[in-house]
Parts: sequence; C-alpha cells; structure tokens
Amino acid sequence: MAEHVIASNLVERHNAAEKASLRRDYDALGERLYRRGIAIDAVLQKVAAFTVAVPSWGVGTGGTRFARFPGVGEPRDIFDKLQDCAVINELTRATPSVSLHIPWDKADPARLKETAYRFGLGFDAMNSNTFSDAPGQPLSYKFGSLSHTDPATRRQAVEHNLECIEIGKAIGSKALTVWIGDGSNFPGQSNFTRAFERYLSAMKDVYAALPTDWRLFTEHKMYEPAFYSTVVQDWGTNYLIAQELGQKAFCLVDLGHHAPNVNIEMIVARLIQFGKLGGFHFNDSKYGDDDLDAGAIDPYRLFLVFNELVDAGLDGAKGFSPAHMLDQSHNVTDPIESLMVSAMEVQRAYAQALLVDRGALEGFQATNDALMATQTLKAAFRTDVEPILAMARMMAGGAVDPVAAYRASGYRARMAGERPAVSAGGGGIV
Ligand SMILES: [Mn+2]
Repeated sequence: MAEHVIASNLVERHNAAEKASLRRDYDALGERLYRRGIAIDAVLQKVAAFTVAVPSWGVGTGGTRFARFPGVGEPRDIFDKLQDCAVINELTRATPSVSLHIPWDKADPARLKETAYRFGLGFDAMNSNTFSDAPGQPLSYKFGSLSHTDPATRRQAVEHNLECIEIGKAIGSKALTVWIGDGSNFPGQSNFTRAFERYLSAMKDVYAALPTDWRLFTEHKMYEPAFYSTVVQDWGTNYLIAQELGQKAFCLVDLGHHAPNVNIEMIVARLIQFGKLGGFHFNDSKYGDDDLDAGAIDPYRLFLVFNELVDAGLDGAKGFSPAHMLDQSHNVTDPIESLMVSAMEVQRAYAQALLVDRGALEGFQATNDALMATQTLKAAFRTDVEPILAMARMMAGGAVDPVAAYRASGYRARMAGERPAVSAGGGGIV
C-alpha cells in the first residue's frame, strides 16, 4: 500500500460531500448515452485504465527567456519532485508514472526506486539533456551536441545518452526520449546534410546500446533555441530518423513543436499508419512552443488527436502503443494544480473520442456527407463527460474535484514551511 501524502480521510470527506450529486449526474449521462447506443460503464472502464505520465520538471515553476518567478514550497530536488508527483496521482489517479530528466534528476538509483515505490509511482521515459551545459562538463553544446562538427563533442553527447539508459535500466524505465537543440541561427552557418548525417551516425551509437525491450523516442521541434534551422525540425525528418535507426525507434509528437495551424492530428494518423508513432508530449499552444496547459487553448484539437488514437486502437494498428506524457511549463499557476487539470483534460479528450459514433462516421465519409460527418465528431466533443472522469477518479480512491481537495489540504502552505526557497533550479521548457 502506497504512502499517502494527502491524508486519505481528507479525500474521503471531500468525496462524501460530492458523492450523491455525482451519482445523479453519472446516471443522467448514462441514460443519454444509452439512447445513443453507448454503455457508459464500458467508457468508464476505459477511462479508468487511461494514464498519462508527469514530467519531473513540470512540478517546478518554469519560466521564460526573460525571467522565472518561483512559487512557494517549490521542490528542492528529485525526491521533493516525486512527492509532488505523488500528490497529483493521489488526487487524479491518472498519473502513476514520472518521466525523469538527466542530469537534473540525477540521484542514487536505488533511492529513486525506493522513493517512487513508497509513493506508488513508477518511471516513464528517461529524458537526456544535450541542449544545455551541465556544471563541469568538458565540452560545450553551444554549437550543437549529437550533430556537432567536433567528433569529441558528439561522443560526449552519445555517452550522456548511454548514461541515461543505464540509470533508466536501474530504475525500471523502458524508454529514452531524445530532444536536441542543435541547429543554426544564420543561413550558411551549418550544412544541412552534413549536420543530419552526423546526427544519424551519433544516434546509431545510442540506438545500439538500447536494451531489447526498450523504445527510443525522438522528438522534433521546428525552432528554438536555433532560429534559422533545426536538425530535427519536423515530423518528416523525425520519421526518417525512426526509419534509419530501426524497429525500436519511434517519433514523439510534442503538440507545441509545430508551425501554427499545422494539422497535427493528420501527422498523428500518418505516423500510426506507418507504425512509427511513439507517443506524445501533451501541452497547448497559441503561437509557438508555449507549453501551456493541455487543452487550455484548443481543446477541440486535443479531441481530434484522440479521435485518431481511438480509431487506430479499434483498427488494431500494428504495434500501436503510444506513450502519453505531459510536457508543460507553469509560470503563473501552482504546477501541481496545472498538472492535475491537464491530466484530466487529456483524459477528457480520450473519453470524448470514445463516444464518436464510428459506424455513422464511416457511412457519412463513404457517401461524402461532409456536414453530417463533422457533426458526428461534434456530437461526441460536445458531450460533457465530467461525470465519467469524476466517477473513475472516485472509484480509484482519487478526489471527485482534485483541485478543490488539493486546496483544502493546505499542501502548498505546508511545503512552503518545509522547503526553503531556492533561487536556481532546472528550466522548464523542453
Ligand atoms: Mn517536449
């Protein structure tokens, strides 16, 4: 039995006050869905089994290029971060695993494993960092890492990724996510082809060290920190990488890493069709890689992504098992609250996508009835699935309203007393 960070009687008291009205809402929704030929309990079961990983760096305040405004009671190290992640999972019951970032979270693997176990958590993908220089690092990544012109710098970047795999093996992770900041800021600064050749060659060395039951996720991003060209800039390049490396290599889609207005759900469909969708970094964006909370700006897009995922799941697409992770930067909210809300938004998009009448949709597509086809999606999207999400949480021991329960717990104020403020800390945007 995992240790509770938030007193379980507080959650029980909170739920007791909500229980009767939730039951009425759930039954009313069940009746409406029944008229549409949908069994609400079957949807509930799927939603209850759905999880999304939390990034360790997400529980601290992120910041921008201009400033970082730390909140009170911020985690001081990975063990504080794991405790905050435990709070998120206890209240939402949707985030049982944590994605670590090396070197920010470097610590004794045995202690990491023991602490996670105590909190009922596991470890998701490992994240390497060759986009900034760690203290004491011999060679700088200022001009790139895995694609650097200097072989010794590339070797150092490869070695770092190998170390991430070793740490991951010791704590039970099964995947490595690689995102690099390599690129150029001026036309002519870099030879596109040579840089990509160097990257592929270095990644082959990383791939060779991957255990047989691991997956390698490469993450594309259009720009930033390089503002003219980026070595792994889009899903096309990412697909080429996954193809070149082999069957354990997959593409990771971060929702914020595309040009504005790009049809991300279509990219998702393409990667699924060719067996190369590895997973997601969920967040939302208005202009660029804003790292806003999932579903905060365009919940319909999130739903359309899940519409593709549910469709592929029903289709039995080969090797289809995408990893779900949040990747956000919190600047003006309590990170724990943002991560809880985002986990629920991702769950909500999934639940809504489960309600799509796929038989009807297929019929409208076959007869080119564009209006009814799009209305079929809208009917699912418009359905308020909150009673399903809340019921899934309550049945798993979480809170009907996680943010309200969290605020009532006084956790942040307690942490403000226990954790003295720190001035530095890892960045929040990857
Ligand atoms: Mn990301």
